[in-house]
Amino acid sequence: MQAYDGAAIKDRVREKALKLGASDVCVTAADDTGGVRRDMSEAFARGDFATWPYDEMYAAKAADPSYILEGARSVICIAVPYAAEAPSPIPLQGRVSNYVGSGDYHSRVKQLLIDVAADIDVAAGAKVTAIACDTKPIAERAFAARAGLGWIGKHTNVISPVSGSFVFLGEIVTQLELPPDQPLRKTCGSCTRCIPACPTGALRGDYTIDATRCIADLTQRTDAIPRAMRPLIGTWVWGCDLCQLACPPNSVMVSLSNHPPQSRASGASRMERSVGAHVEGRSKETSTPELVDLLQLRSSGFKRKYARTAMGWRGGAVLRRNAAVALGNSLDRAAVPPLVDALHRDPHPPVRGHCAWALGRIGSPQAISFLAGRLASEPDNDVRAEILAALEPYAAASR
Ligand code: B12
Ligand code: SF4
Ligand code: SF4
Repeated sequence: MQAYDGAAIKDRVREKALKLGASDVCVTAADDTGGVRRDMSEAFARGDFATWPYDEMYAAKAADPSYILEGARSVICIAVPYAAEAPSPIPLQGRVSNYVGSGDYHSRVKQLLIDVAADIDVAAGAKVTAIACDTKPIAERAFAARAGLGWIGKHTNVISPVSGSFVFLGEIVTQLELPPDQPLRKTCGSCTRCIPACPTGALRGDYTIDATRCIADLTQRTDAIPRAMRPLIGTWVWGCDLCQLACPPNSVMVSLSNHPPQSRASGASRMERSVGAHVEGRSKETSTPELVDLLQLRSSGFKRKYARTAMGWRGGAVLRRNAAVALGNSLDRAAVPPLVDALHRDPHPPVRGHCAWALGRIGSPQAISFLAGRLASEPDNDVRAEILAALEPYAAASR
């Protein structure tokens, strides 16, 4: 490695990242001051992440960037904004989290990180960087907060003073010692708006979350969604934005993007520069999909419409299952015929099982009669159990 000027490299990194679409860049030292590992271990011990393979070992790795790059000395934390506005719910259309509309964000943010990291390697005359975004074991929010990129809100997301909480986080871990930034002296204060906005009660209000109750988790798990949670999901078919939509710092971003400042050029503030620039057009399928179309999605349609998006990585059966739950929660009798059809034809038992639940939830005479009729011919034991559970309240009522 050749001699380097840390402050000059930091300036260049910042300039390039902002040019490539980041809204802010901050630096912190690549060590664990003790708190990150402790906070994560406590969360895992409470069972908050029971649906994830997280344990004591993961907490140790996530708190120590030298696991990603030996000899790591600094972590460059980068925020990349995505759409902050969400369409209002429409009958028989699904709701999809804003972040899905940003294409495959993993590749988009990763490309930005790769390009910026390449410049650092050139300046150092050696390979001195490694990048991370979402998939590597690093406590992205905790490092971002320590770097001053934002503060962690009661909804547990990092809120950037530049672009709100609708931001992806990415990191460049480097062996270079770069001048660190200071954490922000900011918290949510007395605000508690996100807590009642969460329909599943996942947020406790003490900056912790029971992730097993979060709709983002429920809509991406591959096993059955617990029955008690299904009515709380509403018509979300992938992820959820409700806590962030209730968050006042994000309202400021939306109102600014609706009324962008006239002059963005040289005199624009950090906030002005970031807002509006990254609100991309979202396709119908990844913003307000027709629930019946999603329930009937076949392999060719999945490949064409979803496989390369952020809601495609769990496969088509998970999306069809989520559509069944959302149709049940629509309580619309128009959903009965497509649900009955899928109950008979869908090749995946978990999809059929959730269709049975949805028919029970709608509970019209037609829905109940079709459910009862399917019981004798359904070959899968788990689906039969779902049909029986769906019929139970009606059997009890007629006793
Ligand atoms: C597992 C995971 C999930 C799980 C669990 C969410 C969670 N709150 O942990 C589920 C599936 C529910 C999920 C949902 C979402 N996720 Co997610 N997820 C992750 C992932 C892969 C790991 C997170 C993790 O380790 N959790 C364990 C907890 C204990 O750790 P932590 O949240 O990182 O940090 C906590 C502790 O370190 C501690 N802590 C440490 N220091 C300090 C300091 C202070 C002062 C305080 C108070 C606390 C504190 O508190 C932190 C906050 O709880 C990260 C990527 C990554 N590698 O970090 C993305 C990530 C956190 N997710 C992200 C996003 C965008 C989302 C969603 C918004 C997507 C959506 N709309 O559906 C939702 C938001 C839901 C919510 N309210 O959190 C972004 C967050 C961006 C941001 N602005 O913060 C990340 C960073 C991915 C990325 N690279 O952009 N996610
Ligand atoms: S994303 Fe939705 S379900 Fe998850 S904590 Fe926020 S409001 Fe609750
Ligand atoms: S809604 Fe209020 S309490 Fe919740 S994260 Fe935003 S500022 Fe904090």
